[in-house]
Amino acid sequence: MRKIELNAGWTLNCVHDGTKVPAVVPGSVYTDLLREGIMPDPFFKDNEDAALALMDYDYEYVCSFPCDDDILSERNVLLRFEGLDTIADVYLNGVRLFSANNMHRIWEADIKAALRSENELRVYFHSPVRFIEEAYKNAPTKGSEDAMPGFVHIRKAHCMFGWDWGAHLPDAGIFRPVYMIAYSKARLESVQVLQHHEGGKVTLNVMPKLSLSDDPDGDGLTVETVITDPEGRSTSYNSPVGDMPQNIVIDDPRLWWPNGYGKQDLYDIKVSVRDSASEICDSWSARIGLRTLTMSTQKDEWGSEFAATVNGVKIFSMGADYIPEDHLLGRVSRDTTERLLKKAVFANFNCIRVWGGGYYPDDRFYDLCDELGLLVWQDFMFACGMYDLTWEFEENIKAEFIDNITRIRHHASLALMCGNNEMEMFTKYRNWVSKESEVKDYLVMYEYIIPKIMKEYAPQVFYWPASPSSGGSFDEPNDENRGDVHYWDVWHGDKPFTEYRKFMFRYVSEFGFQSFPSEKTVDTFTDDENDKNIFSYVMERHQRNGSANGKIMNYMQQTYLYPQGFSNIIYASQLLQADAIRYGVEHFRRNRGRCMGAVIWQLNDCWPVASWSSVDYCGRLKALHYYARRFFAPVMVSCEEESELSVEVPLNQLPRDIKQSVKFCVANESMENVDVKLLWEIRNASGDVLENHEENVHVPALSSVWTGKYELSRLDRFNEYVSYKIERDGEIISAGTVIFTRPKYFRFRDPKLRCRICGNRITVSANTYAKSVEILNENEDLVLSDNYFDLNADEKTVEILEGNADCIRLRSVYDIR
Ligand code: BMA
Repeated sequence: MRKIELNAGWTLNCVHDGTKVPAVVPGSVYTDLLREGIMPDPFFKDNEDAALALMDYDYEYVCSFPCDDDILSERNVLLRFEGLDTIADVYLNGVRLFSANNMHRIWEADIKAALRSENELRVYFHSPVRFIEEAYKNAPTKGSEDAMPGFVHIRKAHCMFGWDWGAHLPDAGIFRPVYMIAYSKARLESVQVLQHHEGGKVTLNVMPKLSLSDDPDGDGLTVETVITDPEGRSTSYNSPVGDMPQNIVIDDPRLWWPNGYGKQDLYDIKVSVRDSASEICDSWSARIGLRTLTMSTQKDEWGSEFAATVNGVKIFSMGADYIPEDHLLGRVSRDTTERLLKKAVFANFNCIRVWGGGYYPDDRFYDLCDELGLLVWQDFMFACGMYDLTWEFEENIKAEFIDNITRIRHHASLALMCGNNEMEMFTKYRNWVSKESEVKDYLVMYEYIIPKIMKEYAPQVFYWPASPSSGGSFDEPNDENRGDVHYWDVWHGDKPFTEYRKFMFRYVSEFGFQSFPSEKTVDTFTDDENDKNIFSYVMERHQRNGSANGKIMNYMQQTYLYPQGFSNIIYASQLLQADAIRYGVEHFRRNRGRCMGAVIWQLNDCWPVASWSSVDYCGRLKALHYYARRFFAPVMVSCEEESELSVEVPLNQLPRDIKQSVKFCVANESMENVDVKLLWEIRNASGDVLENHEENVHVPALSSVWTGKYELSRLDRFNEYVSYKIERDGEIISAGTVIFTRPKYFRFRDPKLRCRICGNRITVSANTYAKSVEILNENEDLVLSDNYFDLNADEKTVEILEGNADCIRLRSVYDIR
């Protein structure tokens, strides 16, 4: 088999005005138009509108390529597009090969008859905007109001039509590679590898799927599988094609573990088909990890759990939801994905959920997750919309499922595949349901068609019908006691952060809180000082969740003094977000066992916008990302305090004797028992120690251990606070502080923050208690070993991991005024 890339020499033709520009394939229309200066930066100010208008038009990609006699003489020649976005007609030498209507599919066509020695390939993309408008007129099927009406009618990333963090920028184009595939004997279409772990050995069942042309029985063909272990030692196994599956026993397997539980050992597997002369006809290569992996839904005293179980060990999933990385598809590369996923590991993630309103990521995404130990929760691409299950739609999505399941099923990191985002819940409550048949279609799609295909194509991958779900059949999808939940009362429901503590969820797959991106990121889409006001037209265009800049200010007034200046508002908004999520995660981890997952909405952004992300579009880390690094640390101490905030009444109704107490908890998400020393102090606002306590805590592996509760009724909540830390072998491994009133009422003193820079280290000192100390450089792009930490009139040294320490600026909660 020969595979020839057809990614060079493409031209993009703007059909409406005849403009022709060089096109990059794989890439996208927007990316080409931007590079060639035809479209201004669509993220700047409100340029989005003009960019959207460009998608009222059709675009055509054209390329010419020669074909030598060797290829022309092969019995089979195919054209393979790994990604066409979306409504496209494909022509070779004027002959229409096929029409595509699903960006999530791989498209192949037999070109044997149409192929010449000189060829012209044309891919004609129809306007996605006009397509959905037309479709919506014919069938007004509903979905999220944040997206353009009709978005459910096209198998294209939903969020390209707008979301509550996304712009209306439905890019288009050939976004994945194009190949010509030629063979005469056999083609290896796919390989399924199943694993059986027993008695300290792993048996692999290797099942190749072949297309044969010479001899339909495959007589004389053999399958050779070469397994290379993590040390680089290869072993090869040969069997006749008729004798499949190939069963390969691996003694002393090196198991694959998620980040934080062990190594990410991977084995290379190369499966080749050889003909009778021992020539290789075709081969398939992958990397696999030896592990068992499922989600446990075992019933228990509270309901039923939802826990990722790797090699028999139930782990607490810690991570965030991933959305497409860029509105401009052509800008996503191995590099951008690698940088982002390494940031996830920086924040101690062990998992990531690929949310269902985008598209199935490229192979490199899963390769990186395998290498980095990030368990992947993979949604099928359905989110917040109803779908009309016509015959045509059913055939289309079935092909999509098979393509994607086959493409990703062998990845070590693939923990589960999930039917859709939020549709079990919305269908049950008849949100967006316009006819009852949509309810039946829901069940057919997610509880019949997909599980049936999963059973055939990936029987070892766990399937979950929806997120959130309690297992399906509209049985209380968002039940606190079963399965996963999306919890949005904090933020969408305007509840205070303390609300998280009222629930004992089993696995929270979405909960979040918005903040503004860093000021340097705001600078990329604004150009005059009037824009830099959170209620300005431009800032509100870059806020897609209704009028949520006001919502941020509502939480702000509950928490901080009125922040003067744009920069302080950004800082305060990021602290609000970080603290909100910290409240949740610390509580969830304290209840390890009952709760087994905290997946934050959301990791990243696809353009510069106010959103729930912890890493902004430009890759700058928000305060939440550093908080996550601390609250997702394998061994983490947290404090459950009782304070004025626990009473939940307005200030003037507070009882005279407000209960004040602390109770500490050490969560150990590592595979070993740990012994730590807990040290905690009562201090005044100057940082002076008024009282100190010490306690040894033994924390068994994979558990959380509470200390006793200490009453602090005499603590002066406006002038005193509690600092705490745990030490292991004399080294501080986790620390924090807690105050007993709202930060706006606490009488912070000026900490007179200052720093020294020595090589790649920055030492920050404070004269008094300083909360959430921020270290920024000129370009606001530093990555430090820690940031937004508390100081107790002492100093802390952090390491510079990325960026230059020029023009360092420091501030703390004291400066929010
Ligand atoms: C969840 C997600 C997204 C949305 C987010 C924030 O429900 O599934 O649809 O962007 O909330 O509102």
